[in-house]
Amino acid sequence: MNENDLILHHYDASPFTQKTLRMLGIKAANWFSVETPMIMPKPDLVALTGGYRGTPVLQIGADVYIDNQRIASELETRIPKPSFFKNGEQGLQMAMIKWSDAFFRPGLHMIIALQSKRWPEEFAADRRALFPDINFDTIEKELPYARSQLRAHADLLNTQLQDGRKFLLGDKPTLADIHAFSVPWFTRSTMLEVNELLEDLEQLSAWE
Ligand SMILES: N[C@@H](CCC(=O)N[C@@H](CS)C(=O)NCC(=O)O)C(=O)O
Repeated sequence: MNENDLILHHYDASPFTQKTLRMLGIKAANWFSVETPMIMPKPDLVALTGGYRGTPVLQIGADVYIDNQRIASELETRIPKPSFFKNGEQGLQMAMIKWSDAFFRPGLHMIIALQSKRWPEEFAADRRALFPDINFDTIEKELPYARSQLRAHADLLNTQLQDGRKFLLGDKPTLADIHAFSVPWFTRSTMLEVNELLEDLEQLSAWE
């Protein structure tokens, strides 16, 4: 190994890890993989990051990059071509990170409402501690709202793709696609009912 090698600390079930995997794909980067546990304790990772427990984390030599936003800008600097950004639309694409967090939220609420009672005890306890703002015992009541929010966000993507374009901003994938796709990826792969919920959004599934 050398000091410029990319080392990704991650677990792949995470939709946020999936974003970085797609970034590495667009850049056709070579990288090394370190698989981390999905729940605490994570002594090696926490020692590396100085306390951050999440996934993904990108390490390059002695530098550690946390959060997809930071990882994207580092990859763009180190591997400029092909660029993540369509000319002149960098601000908008970075702003989409916050939108994708809003898209993620109803997916998270749905999976907790539909599945958390069947999760292994240790995993459920870890996630309860991670999301103190979500009441796991009453979230089921929010299910209709969460479904409608997930569908509404997905419909925005379908609308953007209405003219038959291959990617959200044209012929080539950009960071906008990466931030948008992780939620359909995660919700479809974990909850069968999402396929039904999004069934008529044809442009969306073609793009995915
Ligand atoms: N803003 C961060 C969010 C990362 C994130 O929340 N990852 C989740 C996995 S989906 C996580 O770290 N969960 C806790 C854990 O893995 O210990 C990013 O974009 O990288």
